[in-house]
Formats: sequence, structure tokens, C-alpha cells
Amino acid sequence: MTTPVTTPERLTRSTTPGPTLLHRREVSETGIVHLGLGNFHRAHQAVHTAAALEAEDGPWGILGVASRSAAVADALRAQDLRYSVLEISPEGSRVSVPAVHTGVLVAAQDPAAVIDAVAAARIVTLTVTEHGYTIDPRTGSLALDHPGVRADLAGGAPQTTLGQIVRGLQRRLRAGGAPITVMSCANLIENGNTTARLVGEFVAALPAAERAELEPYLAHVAFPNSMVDRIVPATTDAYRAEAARLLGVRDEVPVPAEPFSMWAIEDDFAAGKPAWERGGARFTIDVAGYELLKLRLLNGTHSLIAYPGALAGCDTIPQSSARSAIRAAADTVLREDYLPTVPVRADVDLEEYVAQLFTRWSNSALGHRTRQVASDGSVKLAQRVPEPALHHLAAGRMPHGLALTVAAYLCCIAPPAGFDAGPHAAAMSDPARERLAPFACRPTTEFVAAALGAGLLGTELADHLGFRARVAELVDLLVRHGADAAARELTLTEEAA
Ligand code: CS2
Repeated sequence: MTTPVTTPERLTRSTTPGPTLLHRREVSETGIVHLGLGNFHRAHQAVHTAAALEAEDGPWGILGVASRSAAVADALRAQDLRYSVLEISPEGSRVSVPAVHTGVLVAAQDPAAVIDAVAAARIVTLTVTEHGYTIDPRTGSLALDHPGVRADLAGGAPQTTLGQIVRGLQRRLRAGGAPITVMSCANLIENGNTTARLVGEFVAALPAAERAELEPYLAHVAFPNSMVDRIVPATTDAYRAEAARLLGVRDEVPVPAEPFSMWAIEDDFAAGKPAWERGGARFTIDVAGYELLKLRLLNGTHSLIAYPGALAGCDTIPQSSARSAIRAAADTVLREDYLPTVPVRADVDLEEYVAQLFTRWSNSALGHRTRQVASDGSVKLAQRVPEPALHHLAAGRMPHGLALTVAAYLCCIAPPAGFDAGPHAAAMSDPARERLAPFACRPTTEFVAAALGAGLLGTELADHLGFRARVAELVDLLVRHGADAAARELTLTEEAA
């Protein structure tokens, strides 16, 4: 990347270079409220929406809601809500400015405004990370003992995403009850159905009068499933410098992204929608196939590249996937453990899809860090590992690659006593760290039993003695001989099978 450039002028409405604008008309009406103003939303949904509006105008400006931190919202306000997306590949970088936001809010500062915004929207979209859904990992249901959920159910200013949505729906109902769409854009199994179920569970746990008021209204809320796909790293100063170089003005919040972007959306909307199909997305009646393909082949394999890679000292995904042992293990987990559990789609050439994944993971110009993919593993792995693992175990086959994913995760987040997991593992954030730490001093088999028993991957997999034993063996191998050796063992085991 280039050396930092100091450009005094800031990116604003008047300084945006015209050719970088994805959408050139003024967007004045807010039709979409988006919860989760992170990089993923700004490089994915905002870009597809800008392209759709450029092709076909409509009342679909986006009000972006950050949950806690005001940093992005403040920077966007100082830039007339403008920011740039850097498309980065080994062939070079391209810059564009979506310019589709009509406002920003910070939920922690202004929860009442978020309720009003949700109530007034036609579509509510969300990218709040897997743990923003406040799911109890043991049961897969809404975590009714979560302090934020409890407070939201009691009627306080909403602290959780589910609370924001339900209180917004309640206000909309009281203002006439027009239909509305709530669309999850998360890497969750059946993200729309899951969101509908969690909203239903939240409503069912409300006091009787509120429950009776809201339950019939849920029939007027659509919850389409969707599959979102774009690799979007965190912003660093190097990306700010690159944005300044390409724009000629200073953008404090540019978003780096790979060139690839895909969005498949179930066509189930209650109150209209932008012409997203004209902005690079596709509407389909069957999203499930795309979802599983992406969640398992991309996200699942990504986790296997991230954890052993971090343990082997790799800062980035391209560095990790370039290590021959890890690359071979990634290929094995993808083909042996994930692929047999996804439905075959006639419209997807699987060999091409897989080859494209490895090319995307090798984008060395994009500094996608192992710690980013590996963070929040306690909630991500629950979406990726248990179902395929149980599928193979039921058929009498050990899913060695899934066991290695779990073993490497444990070594990173709760390093066994005396084992130094290294700086990349230490930098991973995970809400389960504290819960798992006390188990790390136990003998390996007890450690693995206790960690899985703490509700990481659901009860069924935690109770499977054979799977636990394999994870324990791999933890020992990782600790004694390192990540490359464990990854190599995986390919040898598969060859012998
Ligand atoms: C990654 C995803 O962080 C992760 O868990 O697997 O964020 C991945 O980069 C995106 O889903 C790609 O679409």
C-alpha cells in the first residue's frame, strides 16, 4: 500500500469527485432503516442499493443506526454522510462513493429515535453480528436470561436489537399498523426465519396485554431470508491513505472490500422494495440453497483457515491460506465435511465456486485478518459446525476437519495451561473467553468436555463422546506439534479413510 498522504480537505457533498458517485440523484426519502452501521453494511447493502437507485429511482434512502460507538456516525455527519468503498485486488484499487444514506443514529445515545425510525420505515435491515441476536447457544432460542433482553422485555429504552425491532413494530402498530419488512443480512442459518422466530419469542415473553396487542400484527411483518457475501476487512490508516490518494480528499471512514459481491434475497416484502435486482442482487424464491452453500463452504472453511492460521503466526487470511498444510486442510474440510451437507443447486457450478473461494482467500492486497474472522467464534461456530458434524456422525463418519476447527478455536480462545497461542489469538475477541478460561487448566479430555458442555455448539454435539475425543486429540496435537502438523494430520487421516 502507498505512503500516507495528508490531504487537508475532507470528503463532503461538495468535494466528492463526480465520477466516483455510484448514485447521482439526491436521495431525500428514508425507506430503509439499517441496524448495524459497520463496514459490511457500507460495502454491501449500501453499494447494491446505490446501484439499484441509479438504475431505478425510488424512496429508498437508508438511515444507518450504529449500536454503541459514535465514531462512524460522527465521521459520517462531518462528511455529509459520504464515505468511500475501496475495491481492492492484486490488480489494483477502485474507489466509489455510494451516497445513499439519509441519516445516522447511535442507538446507545438515542434509543427513542431508533424506535421512531423503525416505526416509520418500510424495510428494516440488520447486520448486527451473530451475537447481536442474543441467542442462547444451549437452546438456540432467545436468551431470556440475557440482562439486555430482560430489561427490554420490562419496557426500558431498548438495549438489544430484538428490543429495538419489537418496540419499533409496537409503535408502528399503534400508528395504524401498516405492513413492514424486517430483513436480516447475517451469516445465520435461515436468517429471515430465525429473526422471525426470535421476534416471536420476544413478543411471547412480553406481559400479557402487550403480547395480545402485538401477536396478530406479526402476520403483517415479512421476514425474507437472504444470503450476503462480500469479504470486508476492518478500516486501517493504510486504507485511509489509499482512499485519500484515489479521491484527492480525506475520508476518515473508507471501507475496504474485495471486488466480489453477491446478494440473494427471498422475494417476500410487505411494503415495497428497491429494484435491487438492477443493482447486482438477485431475488429468488429459494434462498436456502445459497445460504447453506455460503455459510458452510465459505464461512465454515474460513474458520478453519483463521484459527490454525493464527496459531501458526499468520496475521492475514491470504498468509494462512498460502501455507500448504492449511490450504490442504481447508480443501479437505470443504470437500469432505461441508460439501456433502449442502444441497446441490443446478444454477451453481460447484467446482468454479470452490476455485473462486480459494482465489478470494488469496487476495493478498486485501489485509483481511485472521483475528477478524476468528472473533466471536463462540457464536459463529454454532452456525457453521454442529449441523454438518452431526450429519456425518449419524452416518458413522468422523468429521475430522470440523473437529480441527473446534480444537484450534479452543486453543486460541482458552489456551491450555502452559501453551502460548501467540499474538493473533490473543487479539481475538469473544464473549466466551471468560466462561472458558477456568477450564483451560484441566487435563485435555476434561477441558474439551467442559468447554463444549458450556453450551458452545449445542448439547447434542457436546454429548458425542467420539467427537469430543477427536477434538481432545487434536488439541494435544496442536499444543505439542503446532498448527501445520495438526493440519497435515487431517489430510493424512482423510487419505487413509
Ligand atoms: C467471515 C465472514 O468473519 C467471518 O466469520 O467468515 O465475515 C465472511 O468474510 C463474509 O461472510 C463473506 O461474505
